[in-house]
Amino acid sequence: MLPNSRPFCLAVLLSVSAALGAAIPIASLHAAEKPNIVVIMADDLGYGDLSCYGATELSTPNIDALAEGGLRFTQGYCSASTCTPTRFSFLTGMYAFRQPGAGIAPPNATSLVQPGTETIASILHKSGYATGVVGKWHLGLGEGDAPDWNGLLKPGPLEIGFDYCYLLPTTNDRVPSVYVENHRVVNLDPADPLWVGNKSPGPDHPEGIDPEVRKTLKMDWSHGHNNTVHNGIGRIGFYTGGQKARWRDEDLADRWVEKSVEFIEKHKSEPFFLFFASHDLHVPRMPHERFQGKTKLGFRGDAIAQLDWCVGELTKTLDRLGLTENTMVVFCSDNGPVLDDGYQDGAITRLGKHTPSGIYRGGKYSIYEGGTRTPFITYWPGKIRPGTSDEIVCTVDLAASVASLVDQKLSGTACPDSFNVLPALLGQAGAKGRDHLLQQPNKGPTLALRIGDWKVLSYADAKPMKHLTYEKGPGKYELYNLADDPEEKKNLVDAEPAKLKEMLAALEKIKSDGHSRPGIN
Ligand code: NG6
Ligand code: CA
Repeated sequence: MLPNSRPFCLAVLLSVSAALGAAIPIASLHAAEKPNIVVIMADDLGYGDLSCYGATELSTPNIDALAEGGLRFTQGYCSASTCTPTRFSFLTGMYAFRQPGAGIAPPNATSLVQPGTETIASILHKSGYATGVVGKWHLGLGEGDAPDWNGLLKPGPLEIGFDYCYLLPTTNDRVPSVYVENHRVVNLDPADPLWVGNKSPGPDHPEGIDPEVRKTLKMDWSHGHNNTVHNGIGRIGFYTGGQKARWRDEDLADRWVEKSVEFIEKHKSEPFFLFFASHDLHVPRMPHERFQGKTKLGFRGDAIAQLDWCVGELTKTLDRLGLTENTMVVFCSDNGPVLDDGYQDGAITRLGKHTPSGIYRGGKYSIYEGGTRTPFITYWPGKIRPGTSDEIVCTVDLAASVASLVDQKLSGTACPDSFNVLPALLGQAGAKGRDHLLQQPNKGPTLALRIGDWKVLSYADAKPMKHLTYEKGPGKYELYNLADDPEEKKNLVDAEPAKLKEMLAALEKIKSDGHSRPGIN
């Protein structure tokens, strides 16, 4: 591992100096060290969910501090409006619609990112970084028919560039409710093996669908989430055993912070990359008791408060260890907001004036702006000039941008949809973000494409997700000009047939080319 004090080579110094513009004197960059990189990804956090993005009904002081000291993007995106495809694209730099099976992963999903694939972690690993991921994975583990929950969970993060992982293997509403550290379930007693499946293992198994069991639940479900009950909450999928390995929902955030702080402390003297993948504010929203009731918005708001606390703990740790000025922090979300995502947790009844998507239409599962336009903040004191940026950047771009930061050339078709937007992420004067961006819901073939201010929505799914009212049927298009109509209210399909044709042709080209990154032939 290279020491943290190893200076950049001259070429990188020069390119970073250029990227930063005149504001940062070149001399100070000569002393620059290889920066640590911390990506904090929230779960289901909408554009309007933070006070630094206009929320008035709750406050997020720690995330606001990142925005005040860093760059707050008004056109920052995640690449999909559900979790698995955004996380897949963030790691691989590839739009997830290109990869069959990259929709929301079921409990027994096996590894979606194959060993050998270039990822943001493998890029940084090759550059001498210690690489770790802590928190929600939801990208499958292992191979074959199902993960080997009682054996080695391989391949997983450690086979695609991470040196360390401490995971919520699926998502918190999905079984099994256990932690995975590196290749194994933590605290698994071999005498009480873990079984995970999609069928009920027996009539005596407690399930949320059972009216008697339902009466005893700590949080009732509203749709789905009525299989195995654990910690008084029904989940998606069935499991038995592994009693000693099971977590409490209330403790997840504390554990992510604990393991992340350990990771940072362990690697404080060498460059590190930490992917902090919070489960907040995904359902079931069951924050720690000390956050329950902290906001007037119910558990959804309290989960945001808990997320904000996590961010504060991470930045405090960087400060304490003197790493703040040598660390680039990126804060983002994995998809837009949702209120009722399957549990009766008060998100709707206690919403009041709060607007989770800000002014934008739609949210999680949607290709309207609310589905993917989400909070996006970069923070690197001394290197990023504080302010607001209207450039278009996306989580899929972090792989190529980070490759550029550490002076690595992407080979062949690696990270095929990841744009190097590093100058825009650093807030360089005049730096441009993307000129176009593809947006996807859960998986294709329904897709949207934004080019400049124009946006086409192309609906192709035979069966849109059923509890959503804003998805249209197959073969339908919508066309908006976001400059005049950011709320996507005025469909210009009939008024602008030539533009529609041009946009659909561009969409087809991105699909058939198999890549969109500049520089790939
Ligand atoms: C949906 C679940 C939802 C959530 C989502 C994944 C039902 C009815 N809905 O299928 O609750 O788990 O998958 O969310 O089961 S994500 O943020 O991880 O993509
Ligand atoms: Ca999510």
